[in-house]
Amino acid sequence: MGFFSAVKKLFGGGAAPETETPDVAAAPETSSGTVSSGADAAREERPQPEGSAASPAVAQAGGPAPEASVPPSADAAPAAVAADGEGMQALTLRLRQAEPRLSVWLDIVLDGVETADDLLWQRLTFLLSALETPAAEASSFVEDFRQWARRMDYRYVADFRSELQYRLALALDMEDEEDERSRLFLKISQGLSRTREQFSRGLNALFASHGELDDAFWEELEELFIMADLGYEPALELVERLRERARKEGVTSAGDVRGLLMSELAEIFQAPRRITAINPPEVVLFIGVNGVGKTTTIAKLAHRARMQGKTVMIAAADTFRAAAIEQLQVWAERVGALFHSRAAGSDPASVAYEAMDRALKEKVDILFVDTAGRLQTKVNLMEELTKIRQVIGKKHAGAPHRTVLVIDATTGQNALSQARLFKEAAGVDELILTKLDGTAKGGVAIAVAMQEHLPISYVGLGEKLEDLRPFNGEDYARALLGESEPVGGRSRDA
Ligand SMILES: Nc1nc2c(ncn2[C@@H]2O[C@H](COP(=O)(O)OP(=O)(O)OP(=O)(O)O)[C@@H](O)[C@H]2O)c(=O)[nH]1
Ligand SMILES: [Mg+2]
Repeated sequence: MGFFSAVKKLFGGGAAPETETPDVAAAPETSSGTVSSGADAAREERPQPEGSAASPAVAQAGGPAPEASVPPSADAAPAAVAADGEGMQALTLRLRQAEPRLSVWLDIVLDGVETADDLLWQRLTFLLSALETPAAEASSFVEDFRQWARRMDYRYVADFRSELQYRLALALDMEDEEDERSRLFLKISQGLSRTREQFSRGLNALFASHGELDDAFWEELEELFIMADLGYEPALELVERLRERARKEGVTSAGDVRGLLMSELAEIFQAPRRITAINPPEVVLFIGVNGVGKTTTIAKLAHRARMQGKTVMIAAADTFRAAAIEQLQVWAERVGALFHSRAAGSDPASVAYEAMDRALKEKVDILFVDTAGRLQTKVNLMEELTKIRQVIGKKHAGAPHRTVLVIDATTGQNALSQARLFKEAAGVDELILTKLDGTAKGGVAIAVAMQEHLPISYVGLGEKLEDLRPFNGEDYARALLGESEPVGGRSRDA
C-alpha cells in the first residue's frame, strides 16, 4: 500500500485542482523570471507532448501574465501572484492533456524550474494536489524532500531529478508504470554496458558467422557463456538446454538461437511462486560474505519502505566492529528508521532477539537485521547465523520471513559457492545482486539463478539510496543480449 492513498486518479472530477500551497507571494521575483526564460529554453529542446493544445497558455506558466493589472513599478509580488495563478491553470490544462505518466507529469511541472527553491516546492505541491494527495501528506512529502536536498547540498534540479521521481513513484505507488521500467532497463543496460561489449557483441558475431547449428557453433557459444562468468558447468548446462530446445522446436539456423536463448533466460529468471503473506512485523535477515553490500542494501530497502509509508527498524547484529554499528546508525538516521544496537563485541543473536522484542512492542512494519560479513567456508560463523534465525523465530513465529543473501556481481565464480554454502547452512529465500554497475560480466546472475533456483529480488546499480531496483528477469536478459528496448507492458515486480 502506497504512502498516499487513492492518488492515481488524475483530475477525475474535471474541475481544476485547488492549488493549495502556492505561496506565490513568497516566490522571489527572480524565480519568476527564471521560469519564463527556462520554459522557453525547455520548449526549444523538448518536443511538446502530443495534443498539447495548451502550448500557448503554457508559455505563460509562471511568467508574467499579459493582462496583469499591476503597474510594473509596483512590488513584484502581486504580479507574481497573478502570473502564477495563470501559470497554474495553464499547467493544469497541460497536465490533463498529457500522457498519464509520472515522468511526463514531472516534466511538465518542472518545466522552467532549474533550482531547488520556492518555485520547485510550489510546483511539487501543485502536482501532488492535482493527484488528490491529502494536503498534509503532500506537504510532509515536500518538506522531507526539501530537507533532504538541503542536507545533500543539492541546488540544481537536474542533479536530483532522478531521486525526486523515484521518491514520488514510491510515494504515489506508481513505480510499476511503463516509464519506471524503461528507467530500470536503462540503468541495467548502462550497468551491463561493458558486459554487452563482451557478450552481446560476441553473440552477434557468432550468429552472423555461423549459418548452421553445427558442433563448432555450440562450442563457441559455450565459450562465450564461460567468458561472461557463467562458469563451466552452468555454461555446459545452458548449451545443452538450448540444443535440446532447438531440436524440439526444429530450429536449424544460428540466428534463431537468439530467440531461444532469450526465452530460456526468461525461464531461468522466473521466480518460483511462494506465499508472501506474513504476520507483521516482517523480518528480513541479511547475510553474505564481507563487503558485498549488505548494509548499504538494507539502507536502500529501508529507504524504499519509508517512502512507501512503512515504519522500519534496523538491527545491528553485525557487532564485529564499532564502525559497522556506526555506519548502520548513520543510514538509519538518514532514512528515518528506528535503530537497535549494542556495544561492539556483543552477542549478535542477543541483539537480534532484543530488536525483535522491540519491533513487536513498537509495532513496526519491517525489521531489517544486518549481520557481519563472513566467509561461506567458516563453519562456526555459519552456525552463528542459525542461532540468530532461531532466536528471532522463538520470539516471533515465522520470522525471519525472508533471508536475503547479498552477492557482489563482480565476484565471478565464487558467487556460486557462496550461494550453495549459505543456502545449505543458513537457508536463503532470495538473492540480491549488488554492484552490477561495476561488473564487466553479467553471467553470474544466470549461473546463480540456474544453480540454486532462487529468485533475484533486487539488483544494486550504484552506491546511492535510489540505486536499487526490483529485478526483472526478462529485462535483464534483454539488456544482457544487447537489445535496445525493455519488453513491452507493465512491470511484474515490486
Ligand atoms: N558501485 C556499487 N557499490 C556498492 C553497491 N552496493 C554497495 N556498494 C558499496 O560497497 C561497499 C561495501 O558495502 P557495505 O554495505 O558496507 O557492505 P557489507 O556487505 O555490509 O560489508 P561488511 O559489513 O563489511 O561485510 C560500500 O562502499 C558500498 O557503497 C552497488 O550496488 N554498486
Ligand atoms: Mg555491513
